[in-house]
Amino acid sequence: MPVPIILDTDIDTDCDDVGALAMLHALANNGEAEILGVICDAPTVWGAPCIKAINRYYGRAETPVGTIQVDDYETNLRYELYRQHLELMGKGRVYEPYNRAIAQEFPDENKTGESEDGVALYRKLLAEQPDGSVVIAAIGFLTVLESLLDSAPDEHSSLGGTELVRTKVKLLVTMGGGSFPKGRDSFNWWMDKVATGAVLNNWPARLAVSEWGGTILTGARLCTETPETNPVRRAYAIYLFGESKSRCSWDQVAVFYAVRGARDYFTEIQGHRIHFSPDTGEHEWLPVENEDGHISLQQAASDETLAGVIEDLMTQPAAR
Ligand SMILES: [Ca+2]
Repeated sequence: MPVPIILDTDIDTDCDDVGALAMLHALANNGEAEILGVICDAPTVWGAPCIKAINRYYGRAETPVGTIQVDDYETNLRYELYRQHLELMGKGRVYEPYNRAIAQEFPDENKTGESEDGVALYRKLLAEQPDGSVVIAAIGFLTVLESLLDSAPDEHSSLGGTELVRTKVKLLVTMGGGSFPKGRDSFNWWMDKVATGAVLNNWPARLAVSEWGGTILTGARLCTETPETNPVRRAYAIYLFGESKSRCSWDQVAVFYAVRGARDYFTEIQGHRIHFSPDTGEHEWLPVENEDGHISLQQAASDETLAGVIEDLMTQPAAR
């Protein structure tokens, strides 16, 4: 049975999100995954159109796409670190956001409409699925998931957000620097520590943390094995300032595990729960005696093995 999955991505400041979305489409083409929807969790107007361009390339224009709604992003102190990060990216080099370029170079000729509110889409997608079935791969910030937990009953479900997640979600895989037995992330969890604390400390279902991918390099084969019409190839070329270059695969690893599970690629440390401090951004894995634990993922296969299987999927032909 294909794994019913929702991808929650920042698809903004690094191209591994694009690689992960490409890989997920290939897994869907192989019958291993069913893409229920994609959520953009970074406050950029170009995230959703970029996602849609890639979905169209893979023949899935109908896949629902939702996006974060934060009205006070420009002024809210909570997002100060992310604003600073974007500012730094713009210094010292001519930074062109790949998501904007993909949206503009691969326009939606059929004008399939605005993307939906991310929380509303989460609620709709979860309500439609069987209990205990949905896997969420969160490869960006946890901001939308925090809002989902806080969400009120609506026309899709009479359950509040936490109960809806408890009922419908099988597993959340979050990509973050969640080193075992303790440590501190530097990006995904760090950029919105309030949301990270709310989600990691209160998630009412199974949860796994993946921090691997920094030494697993993929992407160079996109330019030799896929056509110029591939927006994924184009995004890598823009981000890496040229073709035939590779990039770390943090997000692909999280999605790969979310769909395929551990197999021989990973081992899972169980019997602990992660506790995250929104004040310091530091986390610690503490032992628990019941089954209510979180999974700390450990890489078991070599970098080369994982890069090979991931890049095979990233470069798999788009046609079904
Ligand atoms: Ca990401």
